[in-house]
Amino acid sequence: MRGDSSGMRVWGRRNSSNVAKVLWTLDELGLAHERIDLGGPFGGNDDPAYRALNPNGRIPTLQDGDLVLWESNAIVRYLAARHGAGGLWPAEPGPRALSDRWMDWVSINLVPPFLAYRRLLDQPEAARDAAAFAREEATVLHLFAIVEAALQPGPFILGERLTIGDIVLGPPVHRFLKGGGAGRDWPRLAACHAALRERSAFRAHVAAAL
Ligand SMILES: N[C@@H](CCC(=O)N[C@@H](CS)C(=O)NCC(=O)O)C(=O)O
Repeated sequence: MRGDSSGMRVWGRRNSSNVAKVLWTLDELGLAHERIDLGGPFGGNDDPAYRALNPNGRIPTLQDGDLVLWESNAIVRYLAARHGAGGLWPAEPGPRALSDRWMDWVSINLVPPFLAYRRLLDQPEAARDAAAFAREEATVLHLFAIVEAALQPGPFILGERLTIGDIVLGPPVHRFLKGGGAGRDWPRLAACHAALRERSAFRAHVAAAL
């Protein structure tokens, strides 16, 4: 399970947004790695050898030599700090914090209501709890409006350069627009999405997987 110390390993199925963030980051940084399918239909979450690496039994997990790391945002920060200084990882603390804050915001503020909204959206309209759907949709509209306003001047969250904040915003922006953007126009989200889709690493690990 631990492998050798020469290359990086990632455990996790490709169609998990938390795994996608890590694979996208590795690819943006040009870092070779081996990926092992785990989780969802592949199972393995409760294997003792995997639990020894990640006691949560969740994905992703990264191994880089002797370092074993779980929590996707911590993995993205680690890779960016180590290999993307001045690029994905802004050198100055101020700009870095302005990008980094979206990592917390996405996990805490956006993901829980967005998951609830998508679950309801996937249900046939006749079977759906209309009041719950209206409530979740209003929350999600409010949250994406915050992102829309922040993408100024764009196309990325700090402007011209892709940084860590975009890595966490990319998957939900992609899923939201792919799902129709709740029938509204989102010019800055759309411009951001177009700029992301110009990147082969985003196309391979987010657009093709989620
Ligand atoms: N906060 C954790 C969440 C990890 C998590 O819940 N991952 C999900 C996939 S997105 C998972 O492991 N689900 C069980 C599975 O896929 O088998 C992280 O960001 O790494």
